[in-house]
Amino acid sequence: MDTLILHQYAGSPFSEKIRCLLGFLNLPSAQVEIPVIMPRPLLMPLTGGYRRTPVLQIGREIFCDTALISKVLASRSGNTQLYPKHLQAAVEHLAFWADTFLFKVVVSVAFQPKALADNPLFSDEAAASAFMADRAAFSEGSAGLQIPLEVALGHFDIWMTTFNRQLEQSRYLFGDHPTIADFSVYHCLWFIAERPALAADLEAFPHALRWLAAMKQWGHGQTQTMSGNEALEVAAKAPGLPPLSEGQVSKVVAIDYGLQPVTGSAVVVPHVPEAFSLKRQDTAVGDVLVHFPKLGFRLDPV
Ligand SMILES: N[C@@H](CCC(=O)N[C@@H](CS)C(=O)NCC(=O)O)C(=O)O
Repeated sequence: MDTLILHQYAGSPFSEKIRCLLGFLNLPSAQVEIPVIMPRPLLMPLTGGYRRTPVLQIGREIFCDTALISKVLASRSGNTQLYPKHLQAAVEHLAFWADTFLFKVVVSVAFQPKALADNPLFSDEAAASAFMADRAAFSEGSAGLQIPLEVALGHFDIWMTTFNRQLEQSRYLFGDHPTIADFSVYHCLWFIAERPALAADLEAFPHALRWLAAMKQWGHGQTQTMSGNEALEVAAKAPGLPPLSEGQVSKVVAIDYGLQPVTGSAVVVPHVPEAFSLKRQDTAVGDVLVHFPKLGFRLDPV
């Protein structure tokens, strides 16, 4: 079976969501450590400009956004408990809320002044200003991830209180087995728990902490390190794409932040029926398919 190649970086919460999911599903993967800031010259030939982290590569196909990546992994492993049919709306919408609103709140909480000193991204002034400039460019044209700290702290406290109460009654958020909602909430709390200056603030929520530890124990599955060049080579050497009827040249872009578009021919791909899929060519690797979830993205003819 084709290798799962995760393009990610260690400090990225959304990458941690997928690393943890790989561990839970016991799926082996190769992991490419991408730079935390642009440029990413060994990744852009594959994504065609999409720059959010992480992306999953399988041969010459790229899956963007962890909502889609999670479904691809669940289907590859045959797991049916991550997306329980009788709880579909509750589970998937809680996951979407955590990946959007809760994530914005934790970004504000994680980057509060008292937590900056131990953040490796801010180890020196040059690194800090390069990071800030990169994320300003990333957020151009959108409201970005800005939530005032005082608002974020108030919301975080209320949500932690409700998670803590629910997790006092229940092993995972929806019962005895983790669903995709657990992974979406997990990576947000992981981002806070990782900051030594903030870890003590979580002590008021012991049931949530017990759950966080249970999620962490899934590990990351069997992983091998792969370089960006090796990943490009995997794409270039992968079998060609099956014949696909090509539609209009179109552009896909996120609806919230990270508005760097990807352009290609819109195609319907039978094995990823719920996605916006674009076929594009790259001089280094040839034909590439780039897939996005429909929720959270828009597709417009160019
Ligand atoms: N909805 C996206 C969000 C991904 C996201 O915001 N990732 C952050 C890192 S955790 C990012 O892209 N930051 C900018 C960057 O890495 O260039 C997903 O689920 O994949």
